[in-house]
Amino acid sequence: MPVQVGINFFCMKIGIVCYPTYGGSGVVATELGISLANRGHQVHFITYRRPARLTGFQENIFYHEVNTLEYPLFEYTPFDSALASKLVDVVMFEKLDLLHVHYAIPHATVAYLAKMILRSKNIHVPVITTLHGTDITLVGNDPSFAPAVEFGINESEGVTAVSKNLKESTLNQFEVNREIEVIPNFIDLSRFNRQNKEHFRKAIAPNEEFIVTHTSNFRKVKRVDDVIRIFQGIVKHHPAKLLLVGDGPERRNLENLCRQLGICHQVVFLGKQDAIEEILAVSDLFVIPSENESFGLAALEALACQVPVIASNVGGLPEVVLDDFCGYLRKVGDVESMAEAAISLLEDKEKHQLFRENALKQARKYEISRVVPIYEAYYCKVINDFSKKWKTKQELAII
Ligand code: GMT
Repeated sequence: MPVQVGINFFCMKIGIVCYPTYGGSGVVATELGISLANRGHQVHFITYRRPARLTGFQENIFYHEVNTLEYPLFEYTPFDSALASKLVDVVMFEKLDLLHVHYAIPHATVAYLAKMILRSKNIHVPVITTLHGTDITLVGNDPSFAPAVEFGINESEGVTAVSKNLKESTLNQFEVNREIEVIPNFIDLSRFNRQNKEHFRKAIAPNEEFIVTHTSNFRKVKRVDDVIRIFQGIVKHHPAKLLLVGDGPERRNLENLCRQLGICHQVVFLGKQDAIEEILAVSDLFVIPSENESFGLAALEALACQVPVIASNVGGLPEVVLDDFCGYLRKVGDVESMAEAAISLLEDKEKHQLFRENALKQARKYEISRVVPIYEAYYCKVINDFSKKWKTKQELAII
């Protein structure tokens, strides 16, 4: 059981399951775990690889790697069983109070399996599932996953979504019989802020060109080709450079598009980068024209570094980027209108400066120190409700 340290504060033992890659859900899960550990909780990451942002020794943080067994019979290594077995092991021996799984597929259903195995040993642990976006919208609603996703959500003791829009999409697409709590993604402003990187700016844009930036995993849903076409619209009017950060399946097509449009010398493919804040520090504009985006963590990172954002008016983006305040929202695929909005903002120095200031105001709403206590309070509530439920069940069994 959690140890009570104050009136409302419990020191909890929390298991976090996530994708350890550079994707938004893995970043959010890792930063959440680190912050919880800094607040005195014991955090156990259970993943198939050390999360990208989990480096060096940190007090209160433990890492358990999920290993799978190669066997000639397995065309697909059964990762789900390996993860479930690892969860059982860690919950039992580390005496975890809670499992928090990020991204429903396959984590929510695997957590349920682990919970049932543990129950057979008279060990009870509650599960919280955080929905991040494509686990509901793009992948989760595919018939090959949908029944498992719906089951995993309904069998979790707590469910959170990273935006109001994602909560609505979940309720529209699945038969959900439990309350979904909206807890937005967050940003650490001590890391993401407008630093002075003039030397870097001069190296990229020696002739005072505007710097436009985009970061993503270069999947189709991100519409990075739109980023390039928007940029093409901008360079017709003003000298500019486009920084493309990240990598992914569309990279080759994007390079070809730059060649076709004859703008290769103005576009820099920077690949995957750790210090995104340094790139944002020299950026004048951030572009995120996604087909769908449950939240848009990349947009929040840009706002925190005082970079106005041109975004598509979809999913959770309007919750993060306020239109005509810290950026502009336009219809998905309306490349011309996005380019016009970008040009008008870059040309109007006063407005650009105002949007920079507004961007920081908006980012402050998502400061990590505001959001992590919301998770903490939610954990306490879920653990309390769960232990009450099991206490009642045990008392009834005695009667
Ligand atoms: O965008 C992706 O393809 C990655 C995906 C993930 O699971 O890492 O991102 C989703 O989760 C992020 C963190 O909550 C959100 O900021 C992204 O908006 C969301 N992506 C989509 O909805 C497409």
